[in-house]
Amino acid sequence: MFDQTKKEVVNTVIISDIHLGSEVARPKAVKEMLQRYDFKRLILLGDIFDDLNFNRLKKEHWNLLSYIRKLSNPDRNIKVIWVEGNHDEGLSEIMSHLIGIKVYKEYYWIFNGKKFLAIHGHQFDRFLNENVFVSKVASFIYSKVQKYDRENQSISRFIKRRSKGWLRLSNKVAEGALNYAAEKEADVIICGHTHQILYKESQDIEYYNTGCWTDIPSSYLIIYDEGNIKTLFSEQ
Ligand SMILES: [Mn+2]
Repeated sequence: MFDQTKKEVVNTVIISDIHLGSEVARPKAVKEMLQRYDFKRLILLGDIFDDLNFNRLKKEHWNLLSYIRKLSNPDRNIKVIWVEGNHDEGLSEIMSHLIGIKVYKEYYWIFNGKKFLAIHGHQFDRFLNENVFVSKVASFIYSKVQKYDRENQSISRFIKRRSKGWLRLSNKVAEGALNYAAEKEADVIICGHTHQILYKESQDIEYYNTGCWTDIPSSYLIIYDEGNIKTLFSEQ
């Protein structure tokens, strides 16, 4: 049995881009990570689902959803926040009824004297917003390559590392997010969407990208009680 006392006590866990229902989703790994921590806030930062087709959800996928539902039980004193992504737009509302978790377009909170903003990040992806079809085809091809390349993901990692488009997207989203944070007077802005971890700082505003849970290792963000923020990786 899992020893409760061994859990690391932290303030907040933030994860994005799980893409439940897709072939590259890793619900078991997500659950394993969540079980390692004792947290007061969990932010699901968008693209938790891959699309509207519930038939694609396997047993393990439902298992993670039911675990998240249990975490959100008021008795547990954990605030579970769902922020909508572009893949789960519209779907989140249905799920909020089913799982009982409130869904936000963007979520603000104050912690340790700082104003935090969590938003998925597709709002700052101009290419996606202007070329919805091309983006869908590209992400379909990428997920196929990822599936084919399941073992060591050398091809998909190579694409990600070498693709100028990916780097540009990563930076564009960061830039847009930092401007948006300045407008909203936030000190820290956290996004997902690009599937690439990134940290940037501009005019005293910090930007973090959480990465994703379709790559191995997967990445997530932890905010400690002392206020420090760290990007961490799954064990596998
Ligand atoms: Mn996204």
